Amino acid sequence: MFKWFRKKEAKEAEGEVKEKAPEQEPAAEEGSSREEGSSRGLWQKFRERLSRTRERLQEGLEELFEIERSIDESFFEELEEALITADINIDTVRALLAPLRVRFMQGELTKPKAFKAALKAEMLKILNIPAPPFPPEARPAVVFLVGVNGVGKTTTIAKLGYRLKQAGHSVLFVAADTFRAAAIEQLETWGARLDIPVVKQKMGADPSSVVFEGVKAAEARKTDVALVDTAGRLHTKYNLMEELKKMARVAGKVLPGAPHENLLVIDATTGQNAVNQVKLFGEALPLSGLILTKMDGTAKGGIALTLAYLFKIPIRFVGLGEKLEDLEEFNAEAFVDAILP
Ligand SMILES: Nc1nc2c(ncn2[C@@H]2O[C@H](COP(=O)(O)OP(=O)(O)OP(=O)(O)O)[C@@H](O)[C@H]2O)c(=O)[nH]1
Ligand SMILES: [Mg+2]
Repeated sequence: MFKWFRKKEAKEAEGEVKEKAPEQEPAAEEGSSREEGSSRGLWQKFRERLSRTRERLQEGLEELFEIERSIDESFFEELEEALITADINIDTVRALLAPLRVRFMQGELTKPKAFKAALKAEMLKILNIPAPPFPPEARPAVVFLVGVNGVGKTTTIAKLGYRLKQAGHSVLFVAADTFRAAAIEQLETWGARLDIPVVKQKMGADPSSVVFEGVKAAEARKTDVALVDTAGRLHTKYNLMEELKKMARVAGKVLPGAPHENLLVIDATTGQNAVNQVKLFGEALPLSGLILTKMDGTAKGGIALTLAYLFKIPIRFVGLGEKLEDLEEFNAEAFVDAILP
């Protein structure tokens, strides 16, 4: 029996079994050990895939957190520098360190080990932003994925479609990127592979018209979740931002309350430019969440802290690789533990 559980947990860790129900289970003896098991898999994946960010941080921190290191003004300076190097912006770094400085002045946190634990706790405070469950409860739930070019919107839609289907939801893809050559085919290929229907029009069609048709189709088919793929656009282009607003308005006209989620997809490798993206997309649409992709290939994972601190918008998912199983719900504890073990 025990062995069987272990095997199942290992599979969950590899992403083969996706229904993540353990949180809903009572915290009985067995239940909690199961929970520990599957989350251990997740923690391991975060640790593996976030190794570059961790290494970047460690370059600056290793010496600081040595047992015999004394905590003084130069400790704070070096720490500040190391955090900034990992793409945590200066305001965020100061917010992280201010309470630690106060505690240090009061005679606490005099040892590197205690200091590090307190730093991790401060990071968690920033990252733990409450978020409603995904997918939203509305039926159909209409979810927009938006972002600049090439950040991973379409791939993330496929990954989300895969996750949602694994969890027993019916899904519809809406090919509202009518601008980029082959964008519709790209989504169709994913749709065929995942057995998810795709609502599309011709290349060059008005994306709002595709959204209209998509939401109507989702209603008619009683689909649980409609995932809307939008064209990559620069946040600085006024017309393209207006187009996005129009798409959202049209969705809301067909189905009051839609879109239920506006998820901004951000390529984590872009670093600080992400701040402007969140700002300007956020002016066009009320963003309900962020998705940070390509966290696997970058040392700039610290951007998660920057964005959470500056915007207080929850990070809903992280892309940890190119495969369908490589999208995980953001787990603040696992993230902090992965970058600062
Ligand atoms: N390593 C890695 N690659 C990713 C991840 N997410 C997406 N990619 C890759 O990023 C590239 C661009 O992905 P797309 O999904 O086409 O990006 P997009 O935002 O839809 O692009 P446009 O529609 O042109 O704006 C592809 O090669 C993906 O495989 C991730 O989490 N990790
Ligand atoms: Mg795309």
